[in-house]
Amino acid sequence: MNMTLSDRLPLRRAVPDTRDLGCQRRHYPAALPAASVIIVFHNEGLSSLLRTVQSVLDRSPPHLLHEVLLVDDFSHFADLGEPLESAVAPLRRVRLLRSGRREGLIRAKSLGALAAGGEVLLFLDAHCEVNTGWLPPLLSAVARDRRTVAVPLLDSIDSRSFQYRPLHGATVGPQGSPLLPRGIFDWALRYKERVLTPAEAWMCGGAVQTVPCSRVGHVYRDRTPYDFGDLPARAGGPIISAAANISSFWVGFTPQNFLRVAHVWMDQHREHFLTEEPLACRSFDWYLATVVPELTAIYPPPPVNAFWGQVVHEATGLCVVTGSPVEPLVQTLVFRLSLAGRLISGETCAGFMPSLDSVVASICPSEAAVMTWAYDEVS
Ligand SMILES: [Mn+2]
Repeated sequence: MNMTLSDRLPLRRAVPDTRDLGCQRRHYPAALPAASVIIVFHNEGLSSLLRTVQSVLDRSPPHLLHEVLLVDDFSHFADLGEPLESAVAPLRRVRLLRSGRREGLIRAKSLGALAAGGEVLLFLDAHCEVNTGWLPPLLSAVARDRRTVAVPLLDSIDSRSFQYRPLHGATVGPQGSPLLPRGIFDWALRYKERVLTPAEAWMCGGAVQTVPCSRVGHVYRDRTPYDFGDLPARAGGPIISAAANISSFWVGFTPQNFLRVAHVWMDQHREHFLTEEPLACRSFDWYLATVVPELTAIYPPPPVNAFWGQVVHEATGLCVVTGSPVEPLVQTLVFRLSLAGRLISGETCAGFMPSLDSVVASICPSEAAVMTWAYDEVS
């Protein structure tokens, strides 16, 4: 993010009203539940963080904004210490919490959720500018049905020029949206005293709705700009690593996080998370078949694995990797061998290409390469 430019821009700046005309004319109920806007940050740029806060204060009806809750996840940037405290001290409705150690995004969000006093929880990234009229459409979607997770449309703020650009092709009126925009607003609902993930919300009778009349500008960064402190040591393993089977966008997210999503969203482990009154939830299979049928059509379930792990060259002891040698983070060491004998990494198969006399990575299946592999359990 271009912080030099961000520091020069005013904290309070106009952004184009990107809403559809129909949205601008729409009226929302005056009485809606008030929101706690929870903003988690770690070593965030001070000016972009304060601009986020300022936009929320300026563009939210005061009676619908219970508070803005800043949760500092153990930042060590000097200006996030006393300078931040001085900056928010005069702001009514803004509270600053600090975690006593590096918690990671989800635990820090949970800290904010526990401390929040508003009726609706709204999670916002620390590098956003909310647009005109952003809040009432979200709150009225939740007020209509408390089981709804409401999500705004995200405009983009250029990370270099800080130009605010509208998202194109948006339509008016809330519509069902099973998939959330990446990296932002990933859960925002108090539901039977529990906070649910989006898939759980659907499985438990709720719905995730994109609300196009609510627009929020977000700075999309192309990489994770911070480290994770002593979290890797406490977690007993690396926090940034390239897991198998994931696109390069997800690099920087941890396999542990994917595992947790799998365990929480998918069926057999859910009972560990249902400590309160049990919800009448449907299965993850129901979610896949009913809510996101197109997902399984586009991404059919992967073939069943016979084995998975690293592939080691016997003579040299070196591991086979996929990916780019200049971008070690997008390499992966983990392969899986399917029951059908395909050696797969992500969406790519390893195949022997007779014409090149070598093993190549290829879209599977491929006519040009021999793709059947066997694992000899004895040798
Ligand atoms: Mn973000």
